[in-house]
Amino acid sequence: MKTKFLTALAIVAAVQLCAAGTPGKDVVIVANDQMKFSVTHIEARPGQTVHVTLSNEGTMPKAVMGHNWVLLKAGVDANAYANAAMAAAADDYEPKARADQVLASIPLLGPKKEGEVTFDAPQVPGTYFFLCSFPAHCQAGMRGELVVK
Ligand SMILES: [Cu+2]
Repeated sequence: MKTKFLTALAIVAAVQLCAAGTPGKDVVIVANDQMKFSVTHIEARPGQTVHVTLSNEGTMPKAVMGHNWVLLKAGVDANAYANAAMAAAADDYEPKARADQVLASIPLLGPKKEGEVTFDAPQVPGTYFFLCSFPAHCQAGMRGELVVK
């Protein structure tokens, strides 16, 4: 009898715990040889846990058509980051000098590869840009935004 009561109590506590926090968010982004992200707009609550999966469904070799996913901090110019990334082939186009401008990233993927990252959305509402920093991909349209509100 006492065990049943404690079990019921534990279930109630667990349910309350789940209701208290905003549930995490799962986002799957597909990239391909056409230099497109299938998702270019993501919304999240301040501090919400976001899990992003990047799936490269292309077939071209990584050296000529690799894709990554780089989420930038507030106020960072995606074009400026992309331009700097061009010279960072040795670091898979994530320039070390700009590492402090990145909120989260998924490393460069070759064809038929998948990568993922989990991060907490910023506490400050606003628009945070993301891009693929492989040369010319951002300019070709591989970019989007995370809107925190
Ligand atoms: Cu790309």
